[in-house]
This record gives sequence, C-alpha cells and structure tokens, in this order.
Amino acid sequence: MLGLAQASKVFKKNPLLSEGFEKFTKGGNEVAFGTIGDASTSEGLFWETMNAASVMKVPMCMSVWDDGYGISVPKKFQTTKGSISKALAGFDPMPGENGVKIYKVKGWNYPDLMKIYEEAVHVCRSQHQPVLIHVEDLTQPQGHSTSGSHERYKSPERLKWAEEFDCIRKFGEFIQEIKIATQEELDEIRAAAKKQVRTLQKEAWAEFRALLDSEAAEAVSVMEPLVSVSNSSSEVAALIQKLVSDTEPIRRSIVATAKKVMRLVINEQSAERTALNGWLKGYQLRTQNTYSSYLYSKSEKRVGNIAEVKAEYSDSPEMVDGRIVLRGNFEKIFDKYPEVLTFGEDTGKIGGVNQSMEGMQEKFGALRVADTGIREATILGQGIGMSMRGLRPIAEIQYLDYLYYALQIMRDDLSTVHYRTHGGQKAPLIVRTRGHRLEGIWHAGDHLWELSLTP
Ligand SMILES: Cc1ncc(C[n+]2csc(CCOP(=O)(O)OP(=O)(O)O)c2C)c(N)n1
Repeated sequence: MLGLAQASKVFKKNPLLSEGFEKFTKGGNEVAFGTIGDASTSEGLFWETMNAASVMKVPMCMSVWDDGYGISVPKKFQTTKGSISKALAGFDPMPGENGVKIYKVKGWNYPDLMKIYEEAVHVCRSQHQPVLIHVEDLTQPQGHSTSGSHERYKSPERLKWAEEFDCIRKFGEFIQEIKIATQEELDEIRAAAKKQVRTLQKEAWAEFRALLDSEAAEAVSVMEPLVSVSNSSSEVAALIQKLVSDTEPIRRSIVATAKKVMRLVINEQSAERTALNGWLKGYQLRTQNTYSSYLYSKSEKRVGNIAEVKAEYSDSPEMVDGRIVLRGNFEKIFDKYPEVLTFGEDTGKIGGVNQSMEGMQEKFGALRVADTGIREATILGQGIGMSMRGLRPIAEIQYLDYLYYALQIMRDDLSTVHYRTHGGQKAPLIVRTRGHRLEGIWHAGDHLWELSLTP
C-alpha cells in the first residue's frame, strides 16, 4: 500500500514519466486505499507503514474497520487506550508538520461517512497527506466468520446493540429519512435480491456439477473396460460402482478412484491399463490450471528469456574497485530508464554503505535515489507497490541479515502477486543486498541457503 501510494508521488514529480505510463497513472493523481481490522493494527507492520507514510508524505488513505474484536479478543487487549485513533494521536500533524491526519466516524452514520471520506480523500490527494479514518461501531451480523459463533464471547447486551445498530439496517433508515425509498420499497428490493441470488446460486451450481459429472463419466468409461480384462476384476468393479453412486463427485474422488484402480492393475499388461494411465496423466495435466497457474511469469520478458550479454574486456583493462563497476552500470541504467529508482538505508546522500551509488543522488535527484528509515519490511513494501504500478524499483536492504525483517512480505506478498491474480498483475522488483563482510555476526551472515528454501 505504501508503494502504491508512493508511485503517485513519483509519477507526479518526475516529468520524464509524463508519457508512456497511462496504464498506471493519470498524472499521479491516484490515492492508495487500504483497509484493516481494528485488531490487526496491533501488528508491527501496521505501525511501520504509518510511520513511513508520514515521513514520506504519500497519498495513502487507510481505513480501520473497528468492530471491537479480533475474532474473540476484545480491543482492550489489542490497542492502547482501546482506540487506534487515540493511540495514534501523536501522528496527527500540527500545522507545518508531517504526520498522518486522523479522522474518526461511526460506521452506521452515513451522512458523516460521506462527509468525512470526501474531506479526507481530498486532503490526501491534493496535499499528499496520508490519512487514517477510524470507523467505529461496526457490526458483524454473523460474528467473525460463519464457522464460529460470537455468542460465545459477546454479551447479550452487545449482541442486542449490534442488532439495533446493524449498519445495513441503519443505511435503510437513512434512505427513508432522506426519502429515497419507503420501508415497503426496501423490503421489496431485499426480497427480489434474495430471490435473484438464490436463482443464480442454483444456476452456478448446476453448471459446476455438469462439468464434474461429465468428467466422472469420462473416468468411468476409461476404467470400465478393465473389469473384463483385469485379474482384480471385482475390486475394480467395486471402485467404479462407488464413484458412480456418488451423487456429487468432485475431482479428488475422480482422481483417487482412477489411482486406486491403477494400483490394482499395476503388474498387468493390457491396452486398457495403458489407456487408463494415459487418461489419468492427461486429466491431471488438463485440470492443473484450475488449481494452480502463473506460479512463474509466462511473459516473453521473463528472466529466463533474457539473453546473456557477455562482458567484453579491452586488451589492457583498468583495474578498479568492484563498486566502481557497479556504479557505472547503475548510472547507465538510470540514464536509460527513467522508471528505475532505488531507496534504502544510506542509499541516498552518501550513495550506499559500499559507495556503489556514489554521486547518483546528485545526478538523478532524491526522488530516484533515496534514503529511507530503518524499516526493511516497508522498504520491500515500497518496492512491491511501485513495481505493480509500472515503475522499476530497486529496494536496497543494507545487509543480507536484515532481509529477515522483510521475509514475510517477500514470501506472502511479493512472490505470490502473479499467482494470486491469475497472471493479471506482477511485481517486477529487484531487491539488492550484500553480506559476507566478515565484520561480526550481523554483517556476515550466510543466509542464501535459507532463502533458497523460501518460495
Ligand atoms: C498475521 C496473522 N495473524 C493471525 C491471523 C488469524 N486471524 C485472522 S482474522 C483475525 C482477527 C482480525 O481481527 P480484526 O483485525 O479486528 O478484523 P475483523 O476480522 O474483526 O474485521 C485473526 C487473528 C491472520 N490471518 N494473520
């Protein structure tokens, strides 16, 4: 979220990016919206993000949905003073200061919600002022999820209050108050919507079943010939019968049955066995995409498709420090691609702890070669968000040992963007770091083996 917001700032401030990025921005005018539950604000990453957004002054609008509980744990165990807006009060900027502007509103109060959101988003967009909207008194008609019952941890009074202040009910009252519709009209809309959803649910289920039923029938037709040729004829027949009598077979049962039959005929040679084996492999291949695809990039620009450029040396090459070679390469890259930018601890003013960015900030500006606070998770977050918006960030982690602070977000968020969006989004981020300085344990760690086990 931090990086998505930062991208707006970069697009707004870097004139070299005014063309060619229409897919990602309209002049940097975008606000990054994010939402979080009140209990989840107890996470360290939340605080790191708020602090970073405030220091960086990026258009980030964070809403906290406050229903008073994190599953069953009430907010008095979650948040200082039981209120995230109170706990964050020190972030609220005084005139001339940076900070996160804090708003507070009740979730059932629609006129206030409209007023506050309009104002907060305007401030956020026009001043690149991060804002936090603490939306209190939210209700959960079914508790945290439909698999638990909130009667176990909420008092009868609280449940009664929640019914009265149910946000949908309150929305209905508001609609009547401003005379958009009467209660009868609302009841009609509600009944019609319920009916429509039920019909669509039935249609969707029928469509889903038709496909699985045809796949089960296909499996049966490939297994059946084995009944007459196999030595385990009766067992094979019993397995097929079990699948046929399953009124709602799913792929798991189709594949499991075919595999069990394969195991029964494993030592037999027959065209029927070969046919089943071939079908099973083909079926698994054909349905694989339904469960898992785009684990890796399929783009023609993916790393594996980029041809190697061999280094060329002159007859009498000059000997220089490695950092000079790196700096020269960075300079060429930054010259050629205005969408490239880098940021990290000590990366900006002094050009990195190993000086491989020396002089780069003077040449390319603090927007593209920037210092950050000591906050590896959000350095990585900046990189994820900006790369998703068409920029080419290089996030610098000062030493490999400190990548651990960012490992969770690398594993859960960065590495899964392409997969989670079925190839719809990607985050082409370079993470740059260094280790093995042999200067004490936190600068010399050898962690590549652990990283190689991290997806
Ligand atoms: C990092 C992490 N820790 C724990 C969980 C398990 N978990 C899922 S939802 C939840 C409670 C969240 O409460 P809140 O932030 O108030 O959001 P709400 O569900 O009330 O909207 C917990 C503990 C999780 N999903 N992720």
